[in-house]
Order: sequence, then C-alpha cells, then structure tokens
Amino acid sequence: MHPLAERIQQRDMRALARAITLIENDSEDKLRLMSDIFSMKKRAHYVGITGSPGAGKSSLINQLLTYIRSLDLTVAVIAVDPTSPFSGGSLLGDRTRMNQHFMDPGIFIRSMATRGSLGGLARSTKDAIRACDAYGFDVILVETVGVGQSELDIMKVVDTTGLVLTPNSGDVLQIFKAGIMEIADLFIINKADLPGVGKLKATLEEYKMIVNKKRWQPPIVRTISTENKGMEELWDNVAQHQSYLYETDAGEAQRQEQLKLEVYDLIREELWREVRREIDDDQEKQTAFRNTEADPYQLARTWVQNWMNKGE
Ligand SMILES: Nc1nc2c(ncn2[C@@H]2O[C@H](COP(=O)(O)OP(=O)(O)OP(=O)(O)O)[C@@H](O)[C@H]2O)c(=O)[nH]1
Ligand SMILES: [Mg+2]
Repeated sequence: MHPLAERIQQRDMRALARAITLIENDSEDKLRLMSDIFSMKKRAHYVGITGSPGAGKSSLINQLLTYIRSLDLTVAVIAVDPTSPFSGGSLLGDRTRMNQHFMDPGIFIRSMATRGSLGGLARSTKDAIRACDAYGFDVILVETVGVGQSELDIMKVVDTTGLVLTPNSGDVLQIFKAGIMEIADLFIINKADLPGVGKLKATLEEYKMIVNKKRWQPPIVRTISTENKGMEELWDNVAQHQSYLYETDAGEAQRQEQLKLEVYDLIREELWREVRREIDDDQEKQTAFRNTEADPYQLARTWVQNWMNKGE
C-alpha cells in the first residue's frame, strides 16, 4: 500500500493534504496512490456548489459548513480556484473567510489551482474528492465557478449539484447557454436580501416547467449567506435529493453513468500519455513539426497507427 494511503486510513489530515498535492502535481506514483485510495472509499455524499463568479458560493459554503457541523457530520471542502494562478486574490480571500474553521478536526478545506496540469482540472478534483472520501468525511462540498467544460465535468462526479444564482444579475441566461441549468439538482437564490428575488424565482419556475423532464424537480431555495439565513432549508433539500438518489434507481443509474465516463476519461488519458511519450522521444517525428504545411490529420493518424502496430 502507498504510505500516504496508509496514513489517510489512520485519519492523518496532513497525509491527506500531501496526497492532494501529489494529485495536483500529477506525480509518477499518483496512479498507485489513487488505486489504493479507491479501494478505501466510504462513499460520502458529494455536493457540488457552482455558479457565476461572485455569486456567493464561498460565503454560502462557509455558513453551510457550520450548519453541517452542528448536525455532527464531518465535512471536507474542495474549492476549485476560479482565478488565474497569477492573481490568487480570491484564494486568499477564501482562506481568510474560511479561517474560523481551521481548528476543527471535523473540517478539511483545500483550494485547488490545477489549470494546465496534465490530467486536467476535472481529473485532479475528482481524485481529491476520492482522497477525502477515503479519509472518511461524511460530506464533501466542491466549489466551482460554473463557466466552462471542466466545471461541467467536475459536476459529473458529484451526487448533488446546487446552482447558486443571484437576483438581478442577469446570470441566468449565461448559465443557461453554458448548459449548466440542466445539471442543477437544486436552485439556490443567494443574496436574497437584494431586490429581484421574485422575478428570478418566476424565471426558474418557468424554466422548470418548460425544460425539466427529469423525475426529480429541482427545488428553489433562498439564502442570505452574509446573514446566515436559509442554511437549514438548503441542507434539508440536499438531504432530500440524497434520499431520492438512494431510494429510487436514479442514484444507481447516475453512478453507472459516472463510472462509464470516468473509465473513458482514464483510457483517453492513459493512451495520450503513452502516445505522447513516444512522439516526444522521437527525433524524426519532432522534425516533422518544422513543416508547418504538414497535414495534421495525416500525422496524427499515422503516428497513432505506428504506435498501435508497435505493440503487436
Ligand atoms: N448582499 C449579499 N451579499 C452577499 C451574500 N452572499 C455573499 N455576498 C457577497 O458577495 C461577494 C462575493 O462572495 P463570495 O462568497 O466570494 O462569492 P463566490 O461565488 O465564492 O466568488 P468566486 O469564488 O470569486 O466565484 C462578497 O462580497 C460577499 O460578501 C448575500 O447573501 N447577500
Ligand atoms: Mg469563491
């Protein structure tokens, strides 16, 4: 067994933090570690919190943490850093805001800045979630900015996705276009202290009538993170969705689909790693890039073919 996996099993939080660093850096023995970690999984409830930048996701999670802890559940938070690695502004902001929890051993908080890493943002986040699961947290909260494909990919690994919207921000259309409405199991109207709540709620109701054909009807909850309001209702709805997943075949179907997608992903990664290594090490192939008129389809097809033939 990987030494870090062993220490995680013994509930060593520093080992968990180190394992996530290893995951972020995509180091050599990551696969071995992940395989051990996978065998240790306990199946926490994975909850994704997504929404536009500044919607209040971090503030919300901060309050939700306190509420979840009051129910005597342990919780890990993975905040996928939305800002570029050059500024790091929101990361620092998040750290200070979440700081009040740092002394509680039932809470683990980790920011991830993994853009540009080999396995990609979604991969690293999923692996970090697994590591937290192996450690034995009851709940794992994941914060992502709902803007792109990698965020959508991350949401494919969670059980319950809460979409944070704010009144009068005009972000509904944006989010709709990005295909994020469809993945929401729960609509959270945060900043409900601001005007325009009724209008946003009506828009969401309308959306639900027209588009949503799933058996699960996403509830709409209102929260004011800055005043710690709505957390109980929010958590009740998350718990209801969890029950729905377990009591119907929806949960099993969702997990089967997730497993399939993940295996496909891993195959893609593994093959790419192998093929790429060969191309990188091959002087002749590298020289081919000098001819900028070269047909990329032709090159790709030939090299993949070469690589496959080599294995025979
Ligand atoms: N009025 C009001 N402001 C809020 C509420 N919740 C959060 N805010 C404010 O909104 C701003 C953004 O909050 P964050 O929690 O950082 O938002 P975020 O979605 O995590 O932002 P990013 O991580 O940068 O995408 C902060 O200034 C918060 O104080 C709320 O319920 N009402
Ligand atoms: Mg945030």
